Amino acid sequence: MSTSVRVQVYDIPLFRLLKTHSRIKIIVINSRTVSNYDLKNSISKNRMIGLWRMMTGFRLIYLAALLGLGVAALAKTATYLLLRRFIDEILGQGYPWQTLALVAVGFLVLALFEGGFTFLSGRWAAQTAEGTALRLRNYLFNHIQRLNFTYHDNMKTGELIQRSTSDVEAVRRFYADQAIGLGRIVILFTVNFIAIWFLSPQLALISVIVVPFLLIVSIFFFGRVSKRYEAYQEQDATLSTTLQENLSGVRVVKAFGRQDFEMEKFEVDNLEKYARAKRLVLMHSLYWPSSDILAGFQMLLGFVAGAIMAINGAISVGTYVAYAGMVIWIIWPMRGLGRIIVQMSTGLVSCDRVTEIIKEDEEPLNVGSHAPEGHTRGELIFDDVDFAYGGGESVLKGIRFSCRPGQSVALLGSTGSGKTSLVNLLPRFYDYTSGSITLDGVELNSYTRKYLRSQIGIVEQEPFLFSRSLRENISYGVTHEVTDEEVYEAARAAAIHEVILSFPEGYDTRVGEKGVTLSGGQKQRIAIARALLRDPRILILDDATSSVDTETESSIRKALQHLMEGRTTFIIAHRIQSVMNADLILVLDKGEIVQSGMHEELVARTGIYRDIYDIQSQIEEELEQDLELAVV
Ligand code: DCP
Ligand code: MG
Repeated sequence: MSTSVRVQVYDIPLFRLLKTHSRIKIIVINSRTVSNYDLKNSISKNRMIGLWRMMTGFRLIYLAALLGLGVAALAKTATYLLLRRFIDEILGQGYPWQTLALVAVGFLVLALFEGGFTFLSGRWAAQTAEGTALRLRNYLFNHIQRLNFTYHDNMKTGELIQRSTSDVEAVRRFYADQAIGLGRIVILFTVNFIAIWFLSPQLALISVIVVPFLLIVSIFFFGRVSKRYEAYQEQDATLSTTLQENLSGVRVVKAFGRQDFEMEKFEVDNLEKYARAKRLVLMHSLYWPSSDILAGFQMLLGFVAGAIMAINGAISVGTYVAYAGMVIWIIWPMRGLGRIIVQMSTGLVSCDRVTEIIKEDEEPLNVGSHAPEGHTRGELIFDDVDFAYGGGESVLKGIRFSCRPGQSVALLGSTGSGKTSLVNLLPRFYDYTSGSITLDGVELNSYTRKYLRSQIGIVEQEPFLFSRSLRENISYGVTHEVTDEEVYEAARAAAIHEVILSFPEGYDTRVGEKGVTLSGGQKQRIAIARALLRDPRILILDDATSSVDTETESSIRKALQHLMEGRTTFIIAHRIQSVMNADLILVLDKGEIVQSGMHEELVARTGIYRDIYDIQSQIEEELEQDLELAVV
């Protein structure tokens, strides 16, 4: 790794509390740059170490923040010591104005020191916290989109959102408030304890009698709050998931009139969150009075003991006043210690939740010995291929077929028969469990995923459009600059060009969330245009025309006929008309190929294909008759 000094320009909002709008600027970091640091390196069994590593690049600044706190604490304590001298030695000596002026300047300088360093330390801590959170959010976003399909199959979106937002926020608070708060407490305690010790060791000891009890109480609550917070965050994630699913699926909910059912379900989840929050708050609210009583008792003890010593002449009045000031800075931080320890537990739990995602291995895009320079020819041979999702039952069994470059393969079969699963093996979204698939004579598993995906264009069964312009959606994933004409050509081939032009804003029309402003068929056609624009050698159309009327389908089919030339194409469809021209038709049933061949061969034999053909022809005939009748 280079050891040169890197300068990163960041845009981190600081001083949120002060509500200034100053935005930052430049952070100079040594060889380990902020943005390039792989957070995987920060994983540790010990969460504290993990959090410390996560701060890489900011650790110096953070230590400076702690140092600033130290200076501020020293200044505060020095103020009390100055006060003591003032009372004991200067007061009652006839107010020599020079001395008075000196003392006044002394107080002023100390106050400036204290205020200045408190400010600086807050600023540095915020820089660390915001910077680390910024990096963490970026990392998670990037990391999550690189995790494999199986991970996403099993992980709920709401949970991922929760972890990348609320949990990151808890980690941010850990750095900004809790860790620095702990540092502040330790420093205040130490500095003031030592100062009091020099005034009177006896007093020093009296003023910390209760501390062990405070610690015990804090630790007792720490464990409990930790558990309850974890339970609370989990429920919060469940609620996010419910909310997210219901918002995505709001049309289904309405269509099936399930609002009441969903509301009830939400209410149950929400009530559970409420209950868990109550349990969490209960712990907090039990902790506060107990620690307050202890702290108050300690304070009383200190004041009384000090007063008795002052009356007896064991200490001077000045010493007593200074002591009374300083002892507060021992006891209140101690009381705060418990709160911080308890709150820290939330930061640690969130750190765990975030680390769980970081731990997951990314799908290796570039791993593989084979990544040819040029395009693939698209010759595929499947030999006895088995596939199962995540160690479950096989959903593809003994798949065996081959196709030459440029041929079209059609897949037909009932739902759940494994059609999508089969084509998903080609871009290595999932890896087959056994058997062999070769592309141009090379085992598919030895190609890099990146190469395969650059060669394959997919129209997904349920295409997803981003809430961006149609132009952006169509040219999505094309690496080179595309001209408008290229975009139009792809759209024409997908029979969507005219439709787009009919929108007031044409290609600049923005797609609503999830493309709801478009019809299902329009969405599918945009997805077809998107796949075509990439000019892939292998084209996969997974039920790409299922939401399109027969007429549009046939016009797409005609256009595609021309575009499919020279590309190996996989067509999954339910209409015989869409598959009958394919060079090879595979009929799948429960993960097995039960029939294969060309249309003419298959209709000539009895079997599923003929059955489907007969049914569909019959329906069409009836339709035609109905139409004729209607015309007559
Ligand atoms: N399956 C699974 N995990 C997934 C996707 C599917 O366990 N992430 C299962 C569900 C089915 C089987 O695999 O039992 C085959 O699913 P396919 O999606 O491959 O089925 P089809 O594409 O043939 O069905 P459809 O026509 O409904 O799209
Ligand atoms: Mg499917």
